[in-house]
Amino acid sequence: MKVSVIGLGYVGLPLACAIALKTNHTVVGYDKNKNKIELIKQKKCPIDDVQCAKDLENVNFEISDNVNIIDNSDIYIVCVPTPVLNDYTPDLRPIRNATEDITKFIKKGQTVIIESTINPGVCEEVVVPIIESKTGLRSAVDFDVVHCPERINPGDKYWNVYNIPRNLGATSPEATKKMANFYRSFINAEINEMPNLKTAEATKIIENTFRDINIAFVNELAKSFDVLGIDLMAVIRGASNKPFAFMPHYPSCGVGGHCIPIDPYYLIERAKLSGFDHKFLKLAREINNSMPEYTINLLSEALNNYEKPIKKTTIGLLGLSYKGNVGDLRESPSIKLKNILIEKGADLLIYDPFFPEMSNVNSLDEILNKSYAILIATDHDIFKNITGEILKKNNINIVIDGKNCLNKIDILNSGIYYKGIGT
Ligand code: SAJ
Repeated sequence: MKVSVIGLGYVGLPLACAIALKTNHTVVGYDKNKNKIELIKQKKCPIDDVQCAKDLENVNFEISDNVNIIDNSDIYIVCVPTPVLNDYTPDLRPIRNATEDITKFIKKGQTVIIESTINPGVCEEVVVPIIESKTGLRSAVDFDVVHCPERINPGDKYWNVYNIPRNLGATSPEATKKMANFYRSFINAEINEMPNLKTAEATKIIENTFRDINIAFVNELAKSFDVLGIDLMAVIRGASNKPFAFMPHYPSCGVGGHCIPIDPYYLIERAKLSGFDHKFLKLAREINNSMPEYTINLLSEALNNYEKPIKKTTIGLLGLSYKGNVGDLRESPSIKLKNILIEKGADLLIYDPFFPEMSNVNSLDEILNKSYAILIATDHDIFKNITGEILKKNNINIVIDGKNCLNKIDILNSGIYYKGIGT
């Protein structure tokens, strides 16, 4: 078969490589980003994915920024972003655009697979109507739509496109079976055939919403235990040795990334259209969105002990990325922290080794040497080696550890003010 992958990002590129390497199907890749196409043609992997970088060396499939390359495919796989707008409502433009592209080429007997994370209803209420209205073809009769939600974990050294189990739903049982077998031809993990599209769409959404509410749970505990004088990290360590029915999550200066803080809104907004108000999910989002501000308040309280305002004090912001050891700014709490500190008139120094162009110092040593207080906003490994001794040598007075990733006791024993989130 001819398989077209639309969107060659952290989901589409590994997928295209896997199909090209593991099957005899003809694979083509389309992405509207010319630079990305050029990079991939030079075998330079534009994403942080060890397996994909390796695969890229060994594959040869056609890619282009010209959409005509997807013409006459048996299977079209959509791997485009599904962000939210400023008011947190779903931004389905990339999905709509990809579907419009497909309508120019789709013929009877062909299949559209959506891998992007979407809320229950998008396939039947957005994708199918666009194709039917533009082509006159009928879904489940002339063409099928399948949803197989992506599960790539950016930066993960073990889990990759080949070994992560997948769930799949479709417009017809025949398509479910056929496409599940297609995925089984290159994935060495369970491919779970689901009853319909909505169950498949709901599955991915609740996986990430589950994570968001559990992080909100410990973030609220952090605020409560800060006033109760209880070390939440010690409590979580204690609860974690329960051999069953407990799953640790950790408080922090905020929840970033393109999945966890976004996916809940897809469900919240769609349920609202049908008259259900997800109070709990919305509260969890409010709590997680409040953590950057809470973190700055901790810094203000710390500075008060030294009778210093944030204004005109040299504050070192360590980390811009939303997640340790990757370079990704999407929904990053660090950006919110940076904006609040600028608004409050801090003499702000910024360092993230993954974003030299956005840093205003050239090294970790430099930011430590020049700062009065530091705020850890990303748990990059390079920051975890900051000891009390290093801080003392650099005359750092205050450490606010937004990712609870430093050694609290060691820093306190060096006579330096340390405050983490809930610890
Ligand atoms: N975070 C916390 N406390 C936690 C865990 C995370 O504050 O206990 C923060 C992180 O600092 C980050 C954000 O939440 O800012 C998201 O962290 P994440 O570890 O969930 O990282 P993501 O966004 O890369 O999430 C991906 C997701 N994978 C897919 O959607 C396929 C998610 O489902 C995975 O659970 C997650 O990776 C993972 O486990 O690493």
